Amino acid sequence: MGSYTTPEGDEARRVLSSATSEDTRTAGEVSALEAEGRTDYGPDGAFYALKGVCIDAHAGPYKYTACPFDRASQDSTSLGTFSGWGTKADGSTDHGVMKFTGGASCWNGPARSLTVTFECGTEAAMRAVDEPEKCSYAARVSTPAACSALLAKELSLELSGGHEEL
Ligand code: MAN
Repeated sequence: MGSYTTPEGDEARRVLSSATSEDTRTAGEVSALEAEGRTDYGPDGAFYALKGVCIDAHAGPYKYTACPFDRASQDSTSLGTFSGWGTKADGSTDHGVMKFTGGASCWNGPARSLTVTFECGTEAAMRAVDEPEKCSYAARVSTPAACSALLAKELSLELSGGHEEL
């Protein structure tokens, strides 16, 4: 039996194939939107202002960049991708601390990671950056997002608890 195709069959295959790739694309968009909906932008969504923003600073020979909710780097070396907020001693979310993990692995060591500590300030700026442990970086970032009343309340509740320091 010879193999042949009809114009109708070819057209049906084209339609099916384009519908399938459209499905794949839509599924991708849906999961991106679902992830977006699950993202915790902090009290009152205050940190949404930092989405799509990158903050950098030079320290020593390096330029450090932190893009909240996205990624962090040291020059072209990855310091990881956004992996969530910090956790307070009582297990609750710490909206003062943002984690980036799973960066480029350190020679003979762990994957690089960055912990950003936010502080209230009039503009988004990286105030300090350090490598307290090899390939584990820490940055202080000021932002008006950290000045929200709700966040202040969260932090002052923490203060009234006693031993926490700002
Ligand atoms: C690079 C940088 C440093 C790091 C070393 C580890 O030089 O990422 O920050 O300490 O690699 O080998």
